[in-house]
Amino acid sequence: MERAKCSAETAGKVIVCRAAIAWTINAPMSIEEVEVDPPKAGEVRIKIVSSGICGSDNHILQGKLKIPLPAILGHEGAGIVESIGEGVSNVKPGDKVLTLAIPQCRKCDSCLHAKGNCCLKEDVCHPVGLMLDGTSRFTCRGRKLYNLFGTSTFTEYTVMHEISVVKIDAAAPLEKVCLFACAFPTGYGSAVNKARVTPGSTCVVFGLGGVGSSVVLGCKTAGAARIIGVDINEEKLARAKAIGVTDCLNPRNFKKPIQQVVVEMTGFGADFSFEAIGTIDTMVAALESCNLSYGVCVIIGVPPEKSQLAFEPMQILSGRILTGCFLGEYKTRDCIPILVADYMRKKINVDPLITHTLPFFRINEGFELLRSGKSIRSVLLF
Ligand code: PAD
Ligand code: ZN
Ligand code: ZN
Repeated sequence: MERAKCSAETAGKVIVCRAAIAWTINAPMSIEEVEVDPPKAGEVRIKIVSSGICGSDNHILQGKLKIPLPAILGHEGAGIVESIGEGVSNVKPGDKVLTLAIPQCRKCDSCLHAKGNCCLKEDVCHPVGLMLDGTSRFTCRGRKLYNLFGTSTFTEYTVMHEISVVKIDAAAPLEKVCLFACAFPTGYGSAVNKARVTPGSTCVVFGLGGVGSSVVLGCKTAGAARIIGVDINEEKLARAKAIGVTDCLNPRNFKKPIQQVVVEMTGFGADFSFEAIGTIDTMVAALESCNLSYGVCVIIGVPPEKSQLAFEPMQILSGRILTGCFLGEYKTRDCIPILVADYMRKKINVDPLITHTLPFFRINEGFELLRSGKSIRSVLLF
């Protein structure tokens, strides 16, 4: 089932297949026939098998995060290499791979730094939607389509740079491990890499979607004694308890600001706070929820375009650390296959985060599930 067409049949040729196209914001995507060009030098064409629906895709459709349109969205993908361009050496046709929004070129300033993970080959803050040579591999009805973060997974076939593709265990179930392309490492790494959550500590997680739930899993693995989950959706709170949240807070049930509630219930504020929603108010609330002296606040949520984060400088002069990260600060190609191997060895379990699986053509329904708060992660199957 998970086998790409024999690459000899299609390699070097344009593939005509179905993709979900975002023509404009605030409208459903339409599934149409697209032409997918063969990969150029350093590029890989992938048959997508599964793709998660991430809050970042939703931000784009709602106009919160601007990218050039029309585009094929989606970045949390798993698939099989169909063919490779000249000079590609890290993957070959038939390999199972994940699609990474943050590449790892292993040559740029960020990649060469011991901790840097924002590879300069893909500007996720200001996406241009084109391959590194400034062209596109997708067309529909004669129009060029843009990609998303060099990935584009809401399509039966995509073309990516080799540096954004990582080979994973051949036995990995592709319908599940797509979460390792975004949600899971993003949240888990925020806790274990960026914040370095300590045993016995108290953590507070704002937003319990796919990313926030992965933060919870990271806090639990790191030995946190208390994990406070904050969400406005009651269904999320009930599910969060099953994965390790010890205390649930719905800000709508309180008259006072939620940060005040957290400070009071913890004595002096949480040791670690995480924002996995993407609004300025909740970023400030997360900052003010952690201890004023030694608290660490990690911002993960993607803010609205051109917004500014304002807070009293005293909030950090006292010693608090405010930080953030993309994809859990993992050097993606080095680390993500190891996380998948841990999943295969049952050291990590992402299955409870997948609340819905839908055939690809029901993609718009998947977005409705995310917006209504009914899903943690929906996975589309191709
Ligand atoms: P999601 O929509 O599944 O989860 C967001 C959660 O926040 C939902 O459970 C909502 O009910 C809840 N929520 C919304 N508003 C509030 C509020 N005012 N107070 C409390 N809870 C609220 O999205 P997700 O988990 O896929 O993504 C979360 C954020 O992380 C989003 O901003 C996305 O763009 C960002 C993200 N960042 C990275 C990264 O590398 N930094 C990667 C992937 C996603
Ligand atoms: Zn994502
Ligand atoms: Zn790089």
